Amino acid sequence: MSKIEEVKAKVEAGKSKLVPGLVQEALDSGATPAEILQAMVDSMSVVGEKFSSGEIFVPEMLIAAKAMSKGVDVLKPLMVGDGSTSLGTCVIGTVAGDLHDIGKNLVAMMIESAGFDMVDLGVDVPADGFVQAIKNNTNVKLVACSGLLTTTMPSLKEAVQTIKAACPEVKVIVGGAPVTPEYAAEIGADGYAPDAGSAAVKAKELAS
Ligand code: B1M
Repeated sequence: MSKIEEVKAKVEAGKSKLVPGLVQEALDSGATPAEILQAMVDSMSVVGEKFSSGEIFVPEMLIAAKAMSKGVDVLKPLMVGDGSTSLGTCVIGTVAGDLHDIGKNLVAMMIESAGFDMVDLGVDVPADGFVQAIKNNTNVKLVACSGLLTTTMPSLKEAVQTIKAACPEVKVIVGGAPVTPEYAAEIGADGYAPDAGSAAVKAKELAS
């Protein structure tokens, strides 16, 4: 089994203590951070499928998520830029009612590495929490809202519409597995991205 396959297997199994060391071994064996990250994202898809089929339950999903986060911690310094230039501040959060943060954290990492200062509000962020953060920070150019549940899509809509009503000059980008470009346009978002890499590209485009 290659080191990347080992990382994938241990994330799926939720082995938080083993994953950081294996990620480092994968890097040492020549794998790129992007390849290792993709393997861990693939693991989470497998975990999701096992949850859907009733093979595993919420606690197993949670420990797999923790294992992935530990692996991402090892990769983060290799993927984030030096912060020497700033395109402005980006406020990011997962919308109200939604506790999923791995995708949001990856999007934050990539937007930060594209040259933004990052204010991360975490998960379960109410619509007016985004507005407060815009007001409490300087030079906010962009708000990034993540939503992973079909049941929290209304929260995404409320967040976008509350932000645009209070701060029309600030651009809003949305994403997350159930979000489509059509839905993003329908709720008035300025941008949509399907993954963390394209979120960074879209963020630069919107802020320029
Ligand atoms: Co939950 N969960 N979960 N979960 N979970 C999903 C999302 C689910 C698809 C699993 C399934 O049924 N197959 C399903 C949602 C179904 C639906 O809504 N249609 C689900 C469910 C049902 C639930 C609960 C309701 C389960 C329950 O309690 N019965 C519950 C809800 C809790 C809540 O939020 N209120 C729940 C809880 C949890 C845990 C807490 C246990 C845990 C999250 C822990 C954490 O995040 N710290 C968890 C996990 C781990 C998952 C899965 C397995 C993995 C999610 C993940 O991290 N993926 C997930 C199944 C799956 O995704 N296949 C599932 C990896 C991550 C890198 O991908 O987050 O999609 P993702 O992010 C991508 C893109 O979406 C995009 O870029 C990212 C990377 O490139 N993206 C953006 C994300 N945000 C973006 C923002 C952007 C742009 C792009 O611009 C701003």
